[in-house]
Amino acid sequence: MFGDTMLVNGTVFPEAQVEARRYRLRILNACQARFMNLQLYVDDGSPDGITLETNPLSPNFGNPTNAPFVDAAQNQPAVLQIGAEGGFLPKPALVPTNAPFAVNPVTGLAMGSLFLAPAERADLILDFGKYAGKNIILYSDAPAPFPMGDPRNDYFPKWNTTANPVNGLTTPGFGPNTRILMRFKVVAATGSDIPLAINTTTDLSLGIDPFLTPPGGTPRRLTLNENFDAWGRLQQRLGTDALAVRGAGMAYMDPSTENPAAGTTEVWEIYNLTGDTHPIHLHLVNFQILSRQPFDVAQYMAGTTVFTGPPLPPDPNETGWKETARMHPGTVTRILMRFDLPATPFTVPNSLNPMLGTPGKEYVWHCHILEHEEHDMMRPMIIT
Ligand SMILES: [Cu+2]
Repeated sequence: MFGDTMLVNGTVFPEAQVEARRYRLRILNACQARFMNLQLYVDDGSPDGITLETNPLSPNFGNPTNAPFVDAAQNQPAVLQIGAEGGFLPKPALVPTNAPFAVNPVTGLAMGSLFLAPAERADLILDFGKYAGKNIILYSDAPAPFPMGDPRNDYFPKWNTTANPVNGLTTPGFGPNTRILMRFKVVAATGSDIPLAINTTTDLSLGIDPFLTPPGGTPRRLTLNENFDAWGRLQQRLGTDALAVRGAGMAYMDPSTENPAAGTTEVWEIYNLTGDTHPIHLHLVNFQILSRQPFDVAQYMAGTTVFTGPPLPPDPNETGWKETARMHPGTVTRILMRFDLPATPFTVPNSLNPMLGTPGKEYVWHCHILEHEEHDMMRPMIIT
């Protein structure tokens, strides 16, 4: 379900007053299904603060005509991301603030600014130093569902009114509007910042758990599947790599199949056979993204794994410890983690859930699109 209006900290279209200096922002995508491609632009004084290019012949068609937000410390339309869900990145990453959603014609992958799927988090440093007296708009244009999109889920007054007639009824400056998130009102600074002492070469890895080395042996192969439930509704489910499971997936209440022994390090290769990107989240562990690689879905369904491109490394802002990773359609995503159980001052008994099939400590892994996870895109994970 895609809503028609964004909330930031529980408020529709809030304004936050900031000084013309440096800030640290921690952002969580708490949408139930909507991905974000977060951008920052200078308010142009129009009713929405953002004006979209309406000339279909323009390469910028449908994108903001606004001046980009230029981070004062970086002196470019980019901000410094220092962390993700699991703590600091090993090195800060520069993230663009003015790259609208686009598809890379070579790799077919989404390109943009700060991508955040539901449950992903970013820890950012940005500097409003150039903008005293101006307003800055936080904006997103990520397609919903991601990445193919349906224009009926894209709300902006007077935009694309044929594909989304609601937009034709909306007064500029009012909702529904899913592209405008909030406005920063920048006032004069009451003090000055010391110069920013970190950049993309600064080693922050002492502040995080050491990275793992992939163990030898065969990775665990798993699948993201799309099918119909008993009532004919589209349903996504997780599953193993077994031929009979490919495309169908498994139910949450099927006996557990992911049963790593406590303390072991595993690589999971998760083949996405569906048409959507899924933000896959593991309980208990943080993980590293090793690579993503496209493959031929039809041949995979028939039993043969044929890669259609080289493995690609994670984005610079995905190189730290992750709780949730975007897994793209027709792509295998490889992740690495160690299944350490928490140290407790008491003995935790094994789960008694009779459906599990394996005695152990019961956790889950699941898609973080809420409609997916509650419609069975979730599996137990038993640490034995
Ligand atoms: Cu999903």
